[in-house]
Amino acid sequence: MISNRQIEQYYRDGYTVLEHLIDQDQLQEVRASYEQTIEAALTLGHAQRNEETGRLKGHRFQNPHHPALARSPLMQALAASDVVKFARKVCGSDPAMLGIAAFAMEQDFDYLPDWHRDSYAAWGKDSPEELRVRHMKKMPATQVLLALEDDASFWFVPGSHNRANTALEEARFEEGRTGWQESFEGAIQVEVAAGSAVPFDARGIHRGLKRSGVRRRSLFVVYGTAEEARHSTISGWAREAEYAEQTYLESLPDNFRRAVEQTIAAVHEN
Ligand SMILES: O=C(O)CCC(=O)C(=O)O
Repeated sequence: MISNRQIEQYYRDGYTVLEHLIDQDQLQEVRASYEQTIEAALTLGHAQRNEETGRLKGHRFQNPHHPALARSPLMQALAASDVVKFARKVCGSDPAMLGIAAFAMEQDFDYLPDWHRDSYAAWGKDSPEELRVRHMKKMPATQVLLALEDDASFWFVPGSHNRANTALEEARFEEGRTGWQESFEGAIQVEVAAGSAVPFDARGIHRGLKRSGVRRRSLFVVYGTAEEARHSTISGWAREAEYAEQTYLESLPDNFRRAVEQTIAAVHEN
C-alpha cells in the first residue's frame, strides 16, 4: 500500500522509502536469480568481465531484463506491485519502463562516484533537454533503487530535485568541486534494507559511495510516461527486435510486461 505520507515526502524531498516489498523467503530466490543473471551477462557479452578477477568489470551493467538474461524471480522482484503502483501515481497512468541498471559490487570494490544530477549527466547541463525538465514541479518519471542486500551506498540532497542550484551548489558544479570526498550541504545517507526500495527523482543532487568491506547487490529501474521514454537516453534497448518477441513478453509479470510494451511503442513513435 502506498500512503499519502510517502507521496508527499516524494514530492517534497524528492525520494521516499517503500519497505519490505520482497519477503525473506522470496529474497533468497531473487538473489540467486540475480547472481545467475550476472553470470549470464558476463558469458553472453552483455557485461564486461575483469580478466584478473573473473568478475564484473566496473560496478554495473545495463538491461538485466534482456530476453537472454531475464530470469523469472528477478523480473517478479522488479515488478513488485508497490513499485509499479508508485510509478503509476507519479506518471498519472500505467508507466513505461525506461531502463534498468544492475549494480553489483564485490567487497573489495571501491565505488567513489561524484555528486551529480542525472539530468546533467544524461543531456548536459543547460542543454534544451535538461532545461525542459529542470523546473518541472512534478516530473512524470521516477528512478527506483531496489536493494537485494542491505544497501547504505545512496546519498541524496532532499528538496534539490525541482529547483535550480543554489549559488553555492552552482559554484561547486562549475568548479568541479563535486568529488565523492566532499560532503554536500544538506545531503543524507539513505539506508535501504534488503527487499525494500527507494523511488527518487533523479534530477536531485545525489551520489553513490561504497568503500571496500561490503558487497552491493542492487538495481535501479526507471519508470516514466511514454513521453519521457521518448526523451530518455536509456531506452535504446526498446528498439531491439528481441524485446518485442511474444514468448519473451509473455514470460514477464503482467504489470512489468505492460511497462516494457509501452516503452517499445513509445520509441517506435519517434
Ligand atoms: O550508486 C548509487 O546509489 C547512486 C547511483 C547513481 O548515482 C545514478 O544511478 O545516477
